[in-house]
Amino acid sequence: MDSREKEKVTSCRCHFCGSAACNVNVFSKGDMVTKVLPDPEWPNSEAHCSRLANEGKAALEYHYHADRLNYPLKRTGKRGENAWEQISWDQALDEISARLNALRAEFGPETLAAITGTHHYSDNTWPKSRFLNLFGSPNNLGNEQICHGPMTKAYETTLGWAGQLYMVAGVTKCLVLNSNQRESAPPMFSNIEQCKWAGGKIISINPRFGDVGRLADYYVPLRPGTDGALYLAWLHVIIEEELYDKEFVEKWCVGFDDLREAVKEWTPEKAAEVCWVPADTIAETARVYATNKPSRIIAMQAYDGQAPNGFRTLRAVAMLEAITGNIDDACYVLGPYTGENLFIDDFQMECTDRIPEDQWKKQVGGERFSVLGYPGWKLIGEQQKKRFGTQMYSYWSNQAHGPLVWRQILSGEPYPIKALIISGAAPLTKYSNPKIIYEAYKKLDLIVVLDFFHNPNTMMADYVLPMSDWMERDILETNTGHLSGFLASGMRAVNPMFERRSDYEFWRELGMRCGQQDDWPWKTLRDVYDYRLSPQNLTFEEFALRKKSDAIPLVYHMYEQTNPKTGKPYGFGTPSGKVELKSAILDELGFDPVTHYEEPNFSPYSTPEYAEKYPYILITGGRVQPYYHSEHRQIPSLRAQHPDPIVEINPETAQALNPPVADGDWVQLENHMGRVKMRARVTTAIGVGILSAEHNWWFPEKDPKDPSLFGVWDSNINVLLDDDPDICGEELGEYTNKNAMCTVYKA
Ligand SMILES: Nc1nc2c(c(=O)[nH]1)N[C@H]1C(S)=C(S)[C@@H](COP(=O)(O)OP(=O)(O)OC[C@H]3O[C@@H](n4cnc5c(=O)[nH]c(N)nc54)[C@H](O)[C@@H]3O)O[C@H]1N2
Ligand SMILES: Nc1nc2c(c(=O)[nH]1)N[C@H]1C(S)=C(S)[C@@H](COP(=O)(O)OP(=O)(O)OC[C@H]3O[C@@H](n4cnc5c(=O)[nH]c(N)nc54)[C@H](O)[C@@H]3O)O[C@H]1N2
Ligand SMILES: [Mo]
Repeated sequence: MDSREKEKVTSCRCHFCGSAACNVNVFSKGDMVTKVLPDPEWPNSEAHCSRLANEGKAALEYHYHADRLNYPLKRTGKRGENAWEQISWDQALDEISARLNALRAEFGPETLAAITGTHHYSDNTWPKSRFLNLFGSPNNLGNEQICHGPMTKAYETTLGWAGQLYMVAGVTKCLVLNSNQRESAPPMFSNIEQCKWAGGKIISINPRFGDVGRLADYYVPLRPGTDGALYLAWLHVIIEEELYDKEFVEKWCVGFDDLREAVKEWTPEKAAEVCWVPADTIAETARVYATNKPSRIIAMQAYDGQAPNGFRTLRAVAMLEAITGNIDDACYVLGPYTGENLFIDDFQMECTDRIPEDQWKKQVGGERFSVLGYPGWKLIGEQQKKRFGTQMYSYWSNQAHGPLVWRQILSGEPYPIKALIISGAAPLTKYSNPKIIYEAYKKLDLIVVLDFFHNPNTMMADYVLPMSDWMERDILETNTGHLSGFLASGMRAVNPMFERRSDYEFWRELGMRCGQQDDWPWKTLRDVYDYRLSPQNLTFEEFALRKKSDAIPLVYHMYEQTNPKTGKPYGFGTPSGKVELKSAILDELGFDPVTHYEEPNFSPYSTPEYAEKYPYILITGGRVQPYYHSEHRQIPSLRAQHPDPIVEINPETAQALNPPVADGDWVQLENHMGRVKMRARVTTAIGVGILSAEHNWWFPEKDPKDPSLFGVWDSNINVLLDDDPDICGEELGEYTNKNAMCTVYKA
């Protein structure tokens, strides 16, 4: 570093976690990053983040890590041999596109599937979608069956739009929670604490006590997977005791009588037997929720991976919010932000209309799990468009079904899938039943992975491409919280090191080589951002320096406001324009239009013999700092905070094992799918007979070669989770990753 070089400070958009909640100040000299401090203009960044302690030590470890991918790599040995040749970007793009064009000519464009993960850099989502749509493939894959999908779709079918999780200290009188936001969403955890200190009541429904349990007025440790039954009983109490908002129901809801009928049998006593919670607790918490208004049920991801009930449970949540008159009461903001005046939204960038209808029919699982496939997206979108002039973008709302895709790769039926591009996703650690993915990888003709580090997936790839990180990439967030009414920016602090590039550059350059020359007019990310900010007459640089972020003002009770285009109230984005307790769209798609509860796939009641063999209820994926899914295990200062994969066991359970298990012992977890080894934390924070295992573990320090693949089979809890499509949720195919069963013994 030249010591005369002046130090520069840049406000970057930190992506150490995918909540993409904060800007941070990156200090640099020339192209050398020197330290990272909180951005004082950005609320929250300082108080919460354990990842950026010590002047951003971990960020520097990340940026300069010796194992970072820096050049395009082409496989030279067999898949999994870890033998690579360094090639140029041009060679990589020429070869990949030539292969894709040949496969398309032989098998049709649907032979390509592309997969992304959760909220990573925003140029990792819509450009992939745009490329696929222009290429002609409907096989856009992600994790919406187990992440936000069930929630988004439950809200959309009920309320016409997926609202924003929102609470206001001093205003919100009651919060119903099912998560531990201290680990999964620290800024939100602060808001929860503030609500509590301002007198709000907290009901925590969670088999794990955790930090939210400590704040709770009512702690409800129910049997995992049974929330649906609990909420049906809440609906029962609220309807029978007439605690609902009669005026709102009368004026703005359809299907109330059907709902009343559906929950009639769900007395607190009946739910008590299902949920292992006293009937009095169920009835009392229902009353507290309904009478302390405004109240909010902040449904995080506990229900999303809760097959077979996830979607239906979230429908019940949306209905509770509606009938108690809690829609949009200063703590729930419902309604689309068209983004008209702020920026060109993601939906407009995707080019979803460029795929012919016939081609959409080939989407794997689209027809079967239609609520999250094209048929559902189309029906929901038509209503949204009618009322609001825009609709939810498709990349997270219109997806192929992973478990069916892996099976189709193996069978070749009804058509062959030959190529897979993985950008911002780690299938072998994130999906249930990774063994089937591993087998599918072996059958593919072409696998391309875009990432920062080698990992179990890159080992199985033909081409691995090096990505730039958030200190060396311009970022414009346009999709935070599944809305399009908020945007935030961060300028890159330094030029990318070596040959690292952004996701956008990859998709554009690939598109240019696959016949899409007219559709990618913006050469650089900055060019795209200038275009997307054109409604504001600001360039990206001006926006990033002057504003950093922007949001359309929140409009409460938007459904009552007059839509200037029609002269009528906006209403809700559903076919009836009202809250649909009985959903016309679900009816049309052939599903239960109201809601109901089913026993979990594996449980002492649904599979008693199985439960004798595998007697413990297993929940997975409770988030932990400082990790983000499979990320950061190779960052020394972060790994030191949390070195091992943990499974939580109640002391009574641990003592009853033969031999007994003590805190810190290694244990094996096993069921019909396989076996993994984790370290026991013996704690009363988890109920007797329940095990809570961390997710997405692999070991960058272990042998990278096949079959070890960085030890991906050793402690990856997804090995135990069954992805059989026949036991996935019927409406949108959510699979069992929150409630399985297993046995446990000392390793
Ligand atoms: N058992 C169990 N499994 C789960 C869950 C659970 O609770 N339990 N949770 C599920 C949920 S909710 C989710 S969202 C998924 C997460 O699934 P994924 O999003 O696939 O999660 P990651 O493991 O973080 O994989 C992301 C990969 O992309 C890389 N990456 C990050 N950002 C970018 C980017 O912008 N561009 C590119 N090219 N690469 C990037 C990272 O280095 C990493 O290798 O996991 C799911 N899996
Ligand atoms: N540090 C960190 N933060 C993250 C992530 C990360 O990987 N690391 N991932 C991000 C992503 S993509 C997502 S989707 C969010 C998820 O955000 P959250 O949903 O807040 O994440 P989890 O910690 O998985 O919370 C699930 C909670 O559900 C509880 N639970 C499990 N089974 C049941 C059940 O049957 N019923 C009930 N009521 N509760 C149950 C668990 O005890 C756990 O507390 O987190 C985001 N934030
Ligand atoms: Mo997620």
